[in-house]
Amino acid sequence: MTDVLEAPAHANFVGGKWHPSRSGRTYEKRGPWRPSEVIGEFPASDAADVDAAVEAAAAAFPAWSRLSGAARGEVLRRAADALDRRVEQVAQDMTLEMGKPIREARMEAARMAQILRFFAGEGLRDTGERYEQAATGSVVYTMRRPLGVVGLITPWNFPAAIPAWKAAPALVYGNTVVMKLAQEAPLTGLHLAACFEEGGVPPGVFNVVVGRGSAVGTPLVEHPLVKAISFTGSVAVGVQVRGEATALGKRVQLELGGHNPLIVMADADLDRAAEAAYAGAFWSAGQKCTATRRILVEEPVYDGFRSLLVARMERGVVGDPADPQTEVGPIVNEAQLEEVLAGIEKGRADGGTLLAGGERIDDEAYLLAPALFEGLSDDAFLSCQEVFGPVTSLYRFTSLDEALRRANAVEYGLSASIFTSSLASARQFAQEIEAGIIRINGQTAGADVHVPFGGVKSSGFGPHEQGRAAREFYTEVVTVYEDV
Ligand code: UN1
Repeated sequence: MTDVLEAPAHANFVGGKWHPSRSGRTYEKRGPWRPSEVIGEFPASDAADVDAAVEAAAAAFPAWSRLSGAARGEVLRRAADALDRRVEQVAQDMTLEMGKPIREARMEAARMAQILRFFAGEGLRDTGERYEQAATGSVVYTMRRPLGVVGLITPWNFPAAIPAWKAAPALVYGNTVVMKLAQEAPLTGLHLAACFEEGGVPPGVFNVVVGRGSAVGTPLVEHPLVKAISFTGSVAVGVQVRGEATALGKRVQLELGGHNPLIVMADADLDRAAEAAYAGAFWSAGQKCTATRRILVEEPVYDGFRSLLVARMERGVVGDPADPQTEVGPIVNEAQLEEVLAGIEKGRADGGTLLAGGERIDDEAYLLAPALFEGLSDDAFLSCQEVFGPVTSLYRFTSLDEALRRANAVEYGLSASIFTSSLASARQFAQEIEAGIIRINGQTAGADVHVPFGGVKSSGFGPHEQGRAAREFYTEVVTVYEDV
């Protein structure tokens, strides 16, 4: 593999061309490790850019949707080949722009091509079901058709994987796309656009617009030619997007926050559980909607588990995200850092004991020592509200029934884990935990490309993403009665 040591254009990709914003406005993007340095200037787009992108996508739809799924899949496969060539550059740009440690950024960058290849294969699958008409025995069949122009609103915390896992199914099922990239992480998504361009995507089929939520997201949601919106981000914004989109009769899919529990039973492998708690709570500095926010430990092993986790935190490597040894890097920006520090203050004010971390440890970088609380009540702020950073809390319990009841007592339901050697406990957990992604003896974060991903309760809305589930959102089923 040859590394492409070249940044993508700092521009919108609209109608097959790279454009500055129509207004000519830009913003300065800085990274969280050395925020005094400007990484680059990117378009500060607005409704005019959205209009141009949606019009390009609408014009490209008829020809793209008439191609075979196989032909569309070929474009994805060629884009995946292009991504393979620049995977290291994507990882480095991700680390630079949003601070994900390079070891994780490399894994995520590699996932993009994998996602595109999985969905390239989907282009060859069944497109409906065949029946007989009841009265005559003639054929009646269902057919999945694309929706038209879809609007994809992507977050900064998985700036490679999420744009890929929204765009790939949207495109292979025959839709055309306008994607909004997060202000905090434009580079990674622009690489994806560059790779689609290299892969030969026809002009207008895939468009990317960079800018603020209010300036780009709102006009995208409201545009009359946009048929569906897929959004990943916070509950507050997601609920607003759903309100606006559904009022306009659009299809909407939301992937929102989580408050994910990890339950450690007395019969668990405690070393593995402590490792999973560390990774789940602190990798990516806890900036995952699947991060472990609560760790519930069965009474007999509570003290032992706490010692193991505190020791693991002492050994943890926190620092420069560009160093391959680093496990925990900085928080994405100053506002998020302030929010996380405020959450930690609330934890203290609610009577929690900070067992480790919780303070800023670099004058310039937005770097926080991972924080572990205990002694918080179940209704304390940190026990129920999502704080998007490296903060987690320990709780004691005495029976699995109690742990499940308490684990379920939040508005969220994204991911959840149990560590146990009992099949009965694992089965009960899988039956009763209120979460969309359930893990037995594994950490709460992570997502395979070929299986559904999504939450229940306030964590999600609409069909799940990824795997074959993705076609439920990106296609509509029609029924054709065929008489000769
Ligand atoms: C993962 O855990 O690998 O924004 C994926 C998020 C989720 C994706 C998590 N939508 O954190």
